[in-house]
Amino acid sequence: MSQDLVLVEEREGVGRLTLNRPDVLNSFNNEMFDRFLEAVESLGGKPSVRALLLTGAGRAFCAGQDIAGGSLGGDYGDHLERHWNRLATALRSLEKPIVCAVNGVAAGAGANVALLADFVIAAEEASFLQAFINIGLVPDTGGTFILPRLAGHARATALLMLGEKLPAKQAYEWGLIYRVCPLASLETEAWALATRLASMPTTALGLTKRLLNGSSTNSLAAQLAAEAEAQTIAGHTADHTEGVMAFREKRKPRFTGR
Ligand code: T3D
Repeated sequence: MSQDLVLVEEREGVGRLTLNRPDVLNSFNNEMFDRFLEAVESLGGKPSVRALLLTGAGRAFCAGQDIAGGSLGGDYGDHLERHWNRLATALRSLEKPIVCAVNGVAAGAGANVALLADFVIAAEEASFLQAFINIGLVPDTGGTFILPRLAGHARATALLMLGEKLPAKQAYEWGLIYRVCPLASLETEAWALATRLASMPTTALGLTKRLLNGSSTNSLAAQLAAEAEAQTIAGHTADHTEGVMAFREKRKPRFTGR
């Protein structure tokens, strides 16, 4: 029987996905793509799941594409469209918050999958490596989109062209990630954040993510219009009513995600 390549768990409103090929640093083969995308689609579609938590088994988060087996120099563009691009789009377009707990090295497409999450918490021992250039490839899985936006052009260029490991602490100092903490407390910190997000107004969080995604390319006028449209939707949610009632009654709100 084949190994469970992606461990899936649902608890306290959080859908947890653990990449599980630790012997090859959780690099992706085709079967793992299928399992991962199925899990994101399934958890993403469940109203009971209000946040996702993504992490890796063993000492690494993810080393990107499995480059140990398979043939060299095929139609990588086609492979990207069918796998990494789908994965990046699925994570970025999911209108639920995603926390990524980076437990060790995140390399190649694995680094960019982590950086596409809404909140990245990394262990101090972790690192981010744009490994593509080290094997004569260009960055993919959104690296040339997300890195200049997070790190600025000069630092993005250095990361993408030099192919050197960026330690988690420096990634935090450069504004690439939300937090850094000792490996021993990563699980607790990431879980606390994911469950906190899962108890918040889910629709408003999802719409906030939609607006942030759009802000990278929209004009101010388009962004103002998108905010107005999203606010109309948020204004019709039960969580909005609950938030205002709780404020008026001077109590803590109980958001249900509706
Ligand atoms: O196909 C397409 O469409 C193109 C798309 C490409 C997307 C990409 O992601 S390209 C980039 C692919 N990833 C890499 O190039 C990273 C390769 N790995 C590394 O550079 C290093 O392993 C790390 C810096 C990540 C970690 O180094 P270290 O010293 O901590 O570990 P290690 O000894 O190199 O690796 C441990 C094992 O994992 C080792 O196997 P072994 O010797 O114990 O049997 C190693 O071969 C294996 N491993 C690591 N990365 C990969 C891998 N096996 C397959 N694919 C990997 N990407």
